[in-house]
Amino acid sequence: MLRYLTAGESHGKAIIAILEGMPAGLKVDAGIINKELKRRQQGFGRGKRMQIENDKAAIVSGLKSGVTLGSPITLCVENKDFSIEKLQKVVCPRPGHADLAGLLKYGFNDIREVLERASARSTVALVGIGAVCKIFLGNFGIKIASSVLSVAGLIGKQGMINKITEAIRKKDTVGGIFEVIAGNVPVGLGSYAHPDRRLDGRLAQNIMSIPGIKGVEIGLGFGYARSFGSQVHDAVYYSKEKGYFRKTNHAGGIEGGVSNGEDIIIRACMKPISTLINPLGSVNINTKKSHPAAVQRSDTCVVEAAGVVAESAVAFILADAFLEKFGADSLLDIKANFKAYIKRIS
Ligand code: EPS
Repeated sequence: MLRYLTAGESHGKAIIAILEGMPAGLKVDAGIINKELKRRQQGFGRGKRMQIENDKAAIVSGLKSGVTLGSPITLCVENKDFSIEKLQKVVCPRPGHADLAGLLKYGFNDIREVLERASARSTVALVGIGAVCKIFLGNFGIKIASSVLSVAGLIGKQGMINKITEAIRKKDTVGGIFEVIAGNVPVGLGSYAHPDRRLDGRLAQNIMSIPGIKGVEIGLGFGYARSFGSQVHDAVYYSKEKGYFRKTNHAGGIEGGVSNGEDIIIRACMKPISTLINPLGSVNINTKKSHPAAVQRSDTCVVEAAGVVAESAVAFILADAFLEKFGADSLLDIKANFKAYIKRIS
């Protein structure tokens, strides 16, 4: 079993990730982790914080001479903006954020105690973990990529840029839809045997847990609901060269909770960032009087970055499912298990 824990506040000392269950013998290039962290910081519409931070991971445990030991891998990304003790109180909850629910849940009297951990800055940790998982999956030819499909309902690069520019001008925010594709995934990851082992459920859960994500669909997704079965199920073919194959991939690479060997295709929708420079109405938690919501430095659009984070969410789940199927303590043994399986099914 592969598992991870993350820790850290947005303006605390650092963001930390611990990944447990990676086999021994995997070469991990810190440069690749840092490249992924950089990708998370980019995209048109990011705010001022991204000009302050230059996220770089220190590998604190789990590696010797750049190779995994099979022990927990700890990544630590220091926050340049380490100002948590100096920041002022926040007393007007932002609609759409965890502010009010978190305040009531924990019994705080300062919303900052909530937003420091609820901040999407925590996604630094998942991207670090995802980078290690991608390196692992890369040993088996599995590749994961993402792209932005639309912003505020507009498609095409220029349309999306225009919408973000309009949002910047209006001091507003915009969300959108992104797609993650995992290629070269072998047939047989996940299981139909029990709900919590289904690959689709696990992927959706991990993507939905990214801040701001409001919907996830796999393959044709909600499109299935508009069609006849004969139009949307992917007919099966066989040839000596290819083995079993499909000419369509409406299932998005998963049938019955199990990967079917086609590309895994996932789309997710992200809501507009809830911190608005022109804030919506709210209530002062001390006076209980109407007052505009708190204004924090924020981003205008983070759909591209959310795609990068979702790649990591997918990488983690695929690595977990891969280890479940072929797992062993060392990469060498996993490669042997994988080879034997591919031989059996081909
Ligand atoms: C983020 C860091 C945050 C925000 C953003 C994501 O930095 P700060 O709050 O200091 O400006 O830019 O977080 C949110 C939009 C949010 O709602 O939590 C990051 O590193 O991605």
